[in-house]
Amino acid sequence: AVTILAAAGLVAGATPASAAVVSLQSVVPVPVTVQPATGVTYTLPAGAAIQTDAGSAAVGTYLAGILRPSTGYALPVTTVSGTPSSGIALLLSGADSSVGAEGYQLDVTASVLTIRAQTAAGLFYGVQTLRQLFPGAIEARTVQPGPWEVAGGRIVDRPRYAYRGAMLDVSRHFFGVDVVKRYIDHISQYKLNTLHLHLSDDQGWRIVVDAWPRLTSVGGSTQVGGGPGGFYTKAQYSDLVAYAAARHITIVPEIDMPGHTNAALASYAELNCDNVAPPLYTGTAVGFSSLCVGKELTYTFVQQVLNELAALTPGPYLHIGGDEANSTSDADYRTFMNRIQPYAGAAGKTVMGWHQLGQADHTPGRIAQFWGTTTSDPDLSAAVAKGDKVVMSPANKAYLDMKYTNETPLGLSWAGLIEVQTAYNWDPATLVPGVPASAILGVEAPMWSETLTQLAHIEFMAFPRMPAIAELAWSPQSARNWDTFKVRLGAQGPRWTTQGISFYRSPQVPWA
Ligand code: TNX
Repeated sequence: AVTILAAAGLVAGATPASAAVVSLQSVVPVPVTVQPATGVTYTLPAGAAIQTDAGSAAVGTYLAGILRPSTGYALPVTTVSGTPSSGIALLLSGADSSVGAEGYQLDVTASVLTIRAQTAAGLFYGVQTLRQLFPGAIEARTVQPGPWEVAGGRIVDRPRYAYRGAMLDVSRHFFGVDVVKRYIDHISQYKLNTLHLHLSDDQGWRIVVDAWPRLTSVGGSTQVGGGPGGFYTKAQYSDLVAYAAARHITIVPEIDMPGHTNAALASYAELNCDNVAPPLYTGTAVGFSSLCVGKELTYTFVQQVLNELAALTPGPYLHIGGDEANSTSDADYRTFMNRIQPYAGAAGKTVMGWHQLGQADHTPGRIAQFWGTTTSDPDLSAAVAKGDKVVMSPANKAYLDMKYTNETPLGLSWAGLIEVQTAYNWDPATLVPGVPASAILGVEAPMWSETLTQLAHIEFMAFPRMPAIAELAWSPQSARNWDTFKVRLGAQGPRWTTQGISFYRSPQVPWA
């Protein structure tokens, strides 16, 4: 009984330090291989340095930024010399070759913590793993007592998929730069590498386009429910792109076309077939708007918008939407998409779109994002037959805006209720039998914002499902298991609390 109470920290004089050493087996997403070294523990000394080589200083500075506030240690970022024998080392040499472009090798001995990788991205993901191996108090932003112990052993890890994404709808409700940065921090903790921003919809246009200023001055002036809306200046947007890049996250900007365009049509009468601007829209219906496919000005508009967006986008993809074009005929949809897709290519970018884009011609490298709820879909099959790659975002599994249960105060339920186990228990490679595993580039968890108006709402819907989807995207299917996942997930709870995240305490999870 004493042991149990001690483990719960309830016995005076118990040694919480040893009880608090986090097992190497508790990481989310679960790593490819974990070899604990029984009886070995590393304790971070107050005088430790973070030793880096030529390409790893930025990751070292990032790690110092996480560890300094809670430890109170100076943790200088230094240049490594020789083989490090103490402190923390981040090295772009000597990693097991199996780690590939984004993997890492983490070694914990009694004297030194070493992360090795072939790229800075790999080191960054190793740092996210290391972060979870420290006691949860490491996440505090004020000095905590320690000691800062890490269990000994080796982890060798690499991602399953190259595309590991989250999406945020900043159109239905607008979220400012600070909220988006915090979401970037959240998703980077779970090794996601892509943030798709849904920048335009019927209710709002959220990115400045110099050639069409009314898109934001008019089209950005409201949101669902009639609030003031908002938009990003180009400088703000570039700041977001840089913040994401520093966390090895690529931003994929989306301009949704030809439907979901009421904000643009309301901003410029001449974009409408009848030259009459509709009113701004603050409801939540879909499928009622369309760009005017028969007008030349439409193509001037789209080309200028995509050119300006491409110039702001270091990443490879421009997402052109293409979903729910219910007010565009099938023939017009194909005409429109076949004409505008090459604009992305001409601007040096690859087309990404919702899977309805399978109706239009293939373009080199094109990605179809599957958001259906069925296990066969003609547009998705067409996309795959034409050579598209696929990102899986099945709405009944991966949508973070669906309610967890009927009692969830936020969110929608059109695709079903999504408890954590439902979000976790599917395999991207086999969900849609007609799509070969080789076509699947990755997984993305979209968050639509019809009902979400503030950061706390985003966090409540993302936690704990975003880490569940992240494990699908990162970990090998053979290593995934709900019964062990729910325990690892439950152990994350106190970290989220320390980070100020109020998450959904799913009854399916044994929260620590
Ligand atoms: C469907 S998913 C939409 C969005 C909505 C979402 C709400 C998709 C490509 N289109 O317009 O916001 O459902 O869950």
